[in-house]
Amino acid sequence: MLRRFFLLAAAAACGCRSDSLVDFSQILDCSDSNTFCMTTLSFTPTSRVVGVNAAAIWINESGVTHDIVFDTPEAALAVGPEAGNFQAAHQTYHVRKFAAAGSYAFHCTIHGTATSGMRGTVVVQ
Ligand SMILES: [Cu+2]
Repeated sequence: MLRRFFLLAAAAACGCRSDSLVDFSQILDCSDSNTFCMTTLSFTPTSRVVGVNAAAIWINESGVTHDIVFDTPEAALAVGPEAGNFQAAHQTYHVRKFAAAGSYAFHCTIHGTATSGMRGTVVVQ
């Protein structure tokens, strides 16, 4: 799942300075079935299915900072060195694992609420 991803082609296409991308050269693929990417105003896709104790991953390449706040305290069932809510600065990725099956809705408090705007769901089964 973790892939080394070289951004030379992207750097050439956008005219970005390649050295600004080096720090983020090790990222994950948004097409992976367990991965949410963030646009400026949304999670893409809005729902992913992962196994119990398997990684769900959020990648922010949007150019803006988001935060991920779970709608219910049950998301505290996330396990491992990281758990719970998190800030997602530009060019970062975050991993959460859930110890119990369930549907864990989350949203970005900057660009949405629990019922509108930037939100998504991790379905753990
Ligand atoms: Cu946001």
